[in-house]
Amino acid sequence: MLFGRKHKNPIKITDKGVVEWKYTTCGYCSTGCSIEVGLDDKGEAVASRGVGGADVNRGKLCLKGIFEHELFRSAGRGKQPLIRTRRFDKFKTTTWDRALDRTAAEIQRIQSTYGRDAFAIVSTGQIMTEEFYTLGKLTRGVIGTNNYDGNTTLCMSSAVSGYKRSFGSDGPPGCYDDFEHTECLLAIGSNLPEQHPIIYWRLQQAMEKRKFPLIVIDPRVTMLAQMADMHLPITPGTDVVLLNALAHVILAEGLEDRRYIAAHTNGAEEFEALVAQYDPVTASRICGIDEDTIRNVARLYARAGSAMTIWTMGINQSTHGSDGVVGINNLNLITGNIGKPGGTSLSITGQCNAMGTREWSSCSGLPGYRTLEKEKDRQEIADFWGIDADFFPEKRGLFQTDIFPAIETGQIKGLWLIATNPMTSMTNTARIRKTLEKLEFLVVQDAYEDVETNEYSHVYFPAAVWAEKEGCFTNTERRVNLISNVVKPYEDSRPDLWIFNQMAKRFDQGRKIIFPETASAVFDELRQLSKGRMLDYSGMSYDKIEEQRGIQWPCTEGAESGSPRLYTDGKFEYEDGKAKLIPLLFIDNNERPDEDYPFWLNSGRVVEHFHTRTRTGKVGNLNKFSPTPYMEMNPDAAKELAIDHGSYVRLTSRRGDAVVMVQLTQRVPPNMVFIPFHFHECVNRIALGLLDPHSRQPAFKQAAVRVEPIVDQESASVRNVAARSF
Ligand SMILES: Nc1nc2c(c(=O)[nH]1)N[C@H]1C(S)=C(S)[C@@H](COP(=O)(O)OP(=O)(O)OC[C@H]3O[C@@H](n4cnc5c(=O)[nH]c(N)nc54)[C@H](O)[C@@H]3O)O[C@H]1N2
Ligand SMILES: Nc1nc2c(c(=O)[nH]1)N[C@H]1C(S)=C(S)[C@@H](COP(=O)(O)OP(=O)(O)OC[C@H]3O[C@@H](n4cnc5c(=O)[nH]c(N)nc54)[C@H](O)[C@@H]3O)O[C@H]1N2
Ligand code: SF4
Ligand SMILES: [Mo]
Repeated sequence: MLFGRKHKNPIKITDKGVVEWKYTTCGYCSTGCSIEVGLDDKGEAVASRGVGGADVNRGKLCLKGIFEHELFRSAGRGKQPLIRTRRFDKFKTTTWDRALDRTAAEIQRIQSTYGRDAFAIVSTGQIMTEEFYTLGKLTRGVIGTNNYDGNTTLCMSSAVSGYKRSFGSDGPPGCYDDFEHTECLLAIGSNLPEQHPIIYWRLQQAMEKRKFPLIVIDPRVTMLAQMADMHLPITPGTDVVLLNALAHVILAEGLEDRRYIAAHTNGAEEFEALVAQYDPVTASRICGIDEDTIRNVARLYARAGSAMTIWTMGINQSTHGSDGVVGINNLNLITGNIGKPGGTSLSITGQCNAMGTREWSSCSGLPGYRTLEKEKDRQEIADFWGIDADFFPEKRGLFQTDIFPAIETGQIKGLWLIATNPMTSMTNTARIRKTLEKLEFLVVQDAYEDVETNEYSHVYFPAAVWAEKEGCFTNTERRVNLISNVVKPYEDSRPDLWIFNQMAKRFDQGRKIIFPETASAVFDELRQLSKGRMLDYSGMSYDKIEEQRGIQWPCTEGAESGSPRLYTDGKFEYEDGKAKLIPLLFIDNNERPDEDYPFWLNSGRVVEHFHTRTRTGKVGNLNKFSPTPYMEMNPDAAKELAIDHGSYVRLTSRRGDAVVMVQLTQRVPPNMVFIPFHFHECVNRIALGLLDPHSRQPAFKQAAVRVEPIVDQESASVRNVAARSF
């Protein structure tokens, strides 16, 4: 037998036969990478690559982006509208006209029988900005229900609420370029290498050029924590206490920026009085971080020429989510770190267009960061759309997390779900199932007909996905980027924009209002409505966006390009131009581990999968890397319970139980388990999701569970396979 190869076979990269590359923007996470999709001579999408000249990703893509062209023809895509008279009957295929007529008739029936708000609409962070705006026009201007919200309540609403409370408006003030300038970076509850791999790559590039401390606050030793100079394994749900204690040390040691506080903030006195109670010794007993570390971090942060904080779901998904965001803003205001290069409060957003919905969908108000509560805003939009301002409610309706309970109580009878899958993404699966079963009418509009929630619908609208359409997304750093239409919609699926426009035609008022047919005509409305406002789009056009590979708002008319930062002049959006320092009293209201349920249940994501896997679950390579639901458990804790690596266990909470495979790892402390939420009938069967009082966002990451080994491993594994099949 000969070792080595006589005739070497060099690795060949197969020629995919690309004849044309088309520009677009990634449709998964909020990083906002520019992608080119390669088409072969039959016009089929056969490859994806990063765009070299794009400032965000500079030619790079993460593994989700690399395989994104496989989406278009993946399993489970909706081909035709589906309809059935009774839930759980077999679906019949139907025409678009019939599906739309039936839905419009049901909306009208429910509204005339039970009142306008008895029909609810819940959308997403994953359609184009032009689609969001059109849906808002349809919902607020035509259908007229006030129970209209999006899955961003599961995701960004704490950040929105916190920004509004501190600065008088939503809008992340920083950008990725801040990594190039900062002298200290605090990352709270954010795992960039897995969840925003290309933002992480930008950070890494900055850290290679110039050394600055990276401090990670996360109860798990995440991949980001492994790269950090300091890791603070905080007790879940207690970030506000730590943030108060950091402010305490800064003020006690005179490290604050007095000039900035005096010139640009209100409320310093009450704030100082409150944080005086949060000395590091007292705080350490609650948040689990020792007093010396608290002092060191406070000093590092305050003494740095510029310091910034980034955060994601570890902060937002908490009963103190909004307060956590305010706490971060407080820290940056007292150290003068807002609006300066490397000094900022940057919420890392989640979905590809989490920002677009905040700006334009009218979910929480009216387009262009206008609110229902302001008469002037209502009048402006009513005039622009050509309707009577009295048609608008004078305050926002229910959040998504309050819409579901209102279905339970019978206040809401019909629901339209657009690009969201609550059967898997909301907590207490059993309760969500019962809730959906109570609806008189449910219509699901999704790119995939096998999405779990569709089991409970009466009508299904097959939507076109991502680059089967044209429009814009706004990323984490307020960069508006273009998705150009690369391939035709799959089978008889249709762009969401088309579906909304067709629906409008079925209502009297909808026939009076203009609903432009093309995305670019809708974009023109955004430019007009944003002129002179904080989120000014008036200097943008599709051509200019593509040319510059994305433009950051504000971009005023005639401006060469956009603006990397907000509040550079220290002028905030409150009437008097000052930001607010807000005292944050911490009241511990989480379900905590006890004798019966001794483990913290934490949940989140893995790099390979996106959310409920409707998309990534169909992409061969992604599934190969991450095929099964699993739970991270500390080896010491497992040993005490005689639980082996790779075995199945039963998890029980006060809500229910779930069976899952164990992965032993030191990433979690002995009193915690962590489960990615991507898999149906898994962590959200047992998670709790108490709501934040300001943002109504669920605390997905804090609950208590019991873990038990399962004797019959074989049947457990069968159950598990069933749980992950579509
Ligand atoms: N691969 C991939 N990327 C994604 C997504 C995806 O599904 N897959 N989804 C996108 C979306 S919509 C979002 S919102 C983002 C989410 O991005 P991330 O928020 O970075 O991701 P998560 O894993 O949900 O949570 C982050 C961390 O919060 C920590 N955490 C839990 N409790 C606490 C706490 O009390 N305090 C602190 N400080 N930390 C805590 C968890 O241990 C976890 O490591 O990712 C986006 N990117
Ligand atoms: N336990 C736990 N639960 C969580 C979280 C957690 O960390 N832990 N995270 C929460 C967070 S941050 C989020 S953002 C939510 C996400 O929760 P969901 O929004 O429910 O999850 P997705 O799987 O992203 O659902 C989006 C749907 O839109 C469809 N879709 C994609 N593109 C289009 C399109 O262009 N048009 C239409 N019509 N449909 C389209 C997809 O097929 C998919 O079914 O989950 C939340 N749930
Ligand atoms: S980092 Fe986010 S935007 Fe960039 S390729 Fe990956 S999933 Fe897409
Ligand atoms: Mo999210």
